[in-house]
Amino acid sequence: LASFDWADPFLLNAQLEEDERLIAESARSFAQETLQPRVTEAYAQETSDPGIFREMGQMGLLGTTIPEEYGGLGAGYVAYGVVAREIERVDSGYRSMMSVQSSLVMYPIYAYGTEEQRQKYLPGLASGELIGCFGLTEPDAGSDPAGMKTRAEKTANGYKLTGSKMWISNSPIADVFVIWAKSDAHEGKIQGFVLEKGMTGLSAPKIAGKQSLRASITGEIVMDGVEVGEDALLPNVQGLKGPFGCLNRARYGIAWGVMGAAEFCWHAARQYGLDRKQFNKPLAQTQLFQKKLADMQTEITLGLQAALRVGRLMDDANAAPEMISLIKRNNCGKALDIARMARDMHGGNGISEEFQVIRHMMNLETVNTYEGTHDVHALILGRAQTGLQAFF
Ligand code: TGC
Ligand code: FAD
Repeated sequence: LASFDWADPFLLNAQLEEDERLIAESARSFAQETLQPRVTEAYAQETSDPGIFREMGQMGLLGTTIPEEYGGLGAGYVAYGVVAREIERVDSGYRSMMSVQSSLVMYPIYAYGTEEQRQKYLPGLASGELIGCFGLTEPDAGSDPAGMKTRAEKTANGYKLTGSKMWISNSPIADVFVIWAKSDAHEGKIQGFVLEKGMTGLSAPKIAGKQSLRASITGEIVMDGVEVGEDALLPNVQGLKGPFGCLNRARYGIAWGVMGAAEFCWHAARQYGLDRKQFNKPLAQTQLFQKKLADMQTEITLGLQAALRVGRLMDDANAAPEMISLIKRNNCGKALDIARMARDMHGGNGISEEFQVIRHMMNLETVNTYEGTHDVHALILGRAQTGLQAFF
């Protein structure tokens, strides 16, 4: 009879290629040795150490899928997924820093930029010397990014950008800003632009007081007539499919990442139940506790297997955006349920920073919302199976 590994029920590890396993192992050691010791303090103080980008860069964890000639790792999407899982096992905010840099900044420069733009930005972003951010959301355009107000007006030498972006990961510490704006010179269509820190009229104030994702800095981006040259335009894409092409990759990574956070909560709840006795027996010896552990194990096993399946399809260039909506939505929702359950299973200790489950729970509220809310992904899947759009 085959043996059963409670922590890896479907033998996911054995389904990885050798290089993917090695990348996962090195990401895990990095996350546990370098990120885990400082996360509680960073979360409590609401601080994001920019040095983490350089540390991730040294480990090859930025731009996993970007070719080596631009400083990336040249690996596939399954490798990217296992990195996200290991980093988010520590904190969703740290995974956010990594995925914005890799999927939302390096990817568009690589896929939609000129050779000069690739050479100029990608090596620095891969090493973490440069920090990037991605500005799509605005105060009045979140789930409906087509409603954005940011404009790029044509000037004699390039463009003038005016508008504001809201809820932008990394923006207060960013050197490179990928901005999506409606461009007069392109019939009002959405175009991407690369802005740089220090440009006149560009600022990125921090949004303080977040009760979630506190180890990842978030800010606004204010553009008060920022003048850029023609060389700031990402010329090779037009329309919403530009930002969505990036979001497909980041959403996919999130589907793996949240399973890492959920695994942390599951393992913590199991250990707590084995250690803690009430009514003269371990909590883990009660039926209710075991049912909860079984539910956690089941959802995580299915969620990881689904992420691996979509990752393989991405590596074959055969993944539809709806597949990504399905796993982003379901894995985020299940991870949030699991974190809440783990919080409850820890009793009073569950609300303490020491046990960490409440930090994951709070973080997952954000992850369930950004990159398309749980309900927006339901509407994407509803449209795909009925042919009827229910957004408006
Ligand atoms: P719709 O009519 O559906 O599409 C407009 C155009 O876009 C194309 N498109 C896609 N292309 C590639 N991949 C996808 N997933 C695509 N989805 C749509 C589509 O083919 C069409 O192209 P064309 O050439 O025909 O014009 O657009 P809609 O306006 O009806 O949009 C509806 C909806 C809800 C699907 C969409 O707007 C949506 O997904 N909203 C959610 C917004 C969102 O995800 N924002 C994320 C902001 S970034 C972020 O949160 C980063 S957090 C990162 C971190 O810290 O980790
Ligand atoms: P809204 O769109 O106003 O939605 C509010 C509620 O209404 C949600 O429950 C939603 O599901 C629901 N809703 C919306 N439309 C419909 C509909 N048609 N039918 C039914 N229900 C609907 N954005 C970036 O561009 N870059 C970033 O780096 C970035 N980082 C972020 C970091 C953090 C910490 C957070 C919190 C957000 C970040 N975002 C970023 C923004 C994020 O993508 C948006 O918050 C998200 O897309 C939702 O938009 P919204 O907040 O405007 O909510």
